[in-house]
Amino acid sequence: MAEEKKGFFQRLKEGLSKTHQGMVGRIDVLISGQKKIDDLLLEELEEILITSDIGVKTTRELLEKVAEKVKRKELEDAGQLKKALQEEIFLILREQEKPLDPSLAKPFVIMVIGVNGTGKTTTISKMAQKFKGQGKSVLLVAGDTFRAAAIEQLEIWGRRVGCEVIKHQSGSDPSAVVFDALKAGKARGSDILIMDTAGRLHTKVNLMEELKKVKRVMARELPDSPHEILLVLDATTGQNAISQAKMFDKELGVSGIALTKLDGTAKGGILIGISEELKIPIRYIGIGEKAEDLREFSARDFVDALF
Ligand SMILES: Nc1nc2c(ncn2[C@@H]2O[C@H](COP(=O)(O)OP(=O)(O)OP(=O)(O)O)[C@@H](O)[C@H]2O)c(=O)[nH]1
Ligand SMILES: [Mg+2]
Repeated sequence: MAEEKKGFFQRLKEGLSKTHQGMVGRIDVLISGQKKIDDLLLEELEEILITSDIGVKTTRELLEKVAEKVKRKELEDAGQLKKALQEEIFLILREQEKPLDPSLAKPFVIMVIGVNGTGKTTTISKMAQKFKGQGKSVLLVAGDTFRAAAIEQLEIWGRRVGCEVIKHQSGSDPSAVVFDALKAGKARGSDILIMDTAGRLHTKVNLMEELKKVKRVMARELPDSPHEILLVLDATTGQNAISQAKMFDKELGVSGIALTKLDGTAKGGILIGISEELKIPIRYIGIGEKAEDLREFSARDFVDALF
């Protein structure tokens, strides 16, 4: 068990290694050999944090807290600075550590949204695999009716994971698919229903209208659903991810975030920016292509692996 735990953490570390090098590595260079914390050091630290995609606002807030500690003489030297920063980042992230609890409803309905290619479909299949592993029954809903290949992709995952997929033909109305899926979910007594959706650009009004209609149909057919509107964001898109989130939240209301592809970027600081600026629970982070690379978000694990 200890071995397994170590392997699990090690893989998280590897997944975050680019950001470790790009952010923490540069902080290490900055403070090495430097004893005093002065304005120049703080300025350079600011530059590192901003270029790690933590965002200007969140970086300022972090630095203010650190500077206060320096003023109160709680931080004596540059070495302690890193530790203090790590703790402040942990405090920001901890606020958004709120795992999904699908036992709150039955079926627990999750609507997964996000722009093209952020990782919606693969995240859904990884989630399905997790839930199945916990002994829950999962129904997948092929709500991305925009492309035939999208329906096929979900079906392949469904077969692999062992979940039934509710689908219509491509080009059909996703709210009709969800209507059928809810009926099926109720009839079969499914524990969890996860719906894939199309990711055509969020600036396209008709996609938003389509998704709103899906949401309305859900609420009508199963009061209180969807229980989760999970927005999938791609960490490699940087600050764009934040504007996408604001847009989707304004239009549909987002109750949770999955941030994928943290393994593919040196700017994983975006997770900190997202947590502080959006104040939306982070449900999952993605650190690779394998099923176990979708992690339930833990602020402690993330910060420890990063630093
Ligand atoms: N490296 C890495 N790749 C990921 C991660 N999550 C998803 N991907 C990859 O990202 C690509 C796009 O994933 P999809 O799940 O098809 O994305 P989507 O949002 O459904 O895309 P559309 O259906 O086109 O809107 C795939 O090649 C995935 O394997 C991750 O955490 N790390
Ligand atoms: Mg997809």
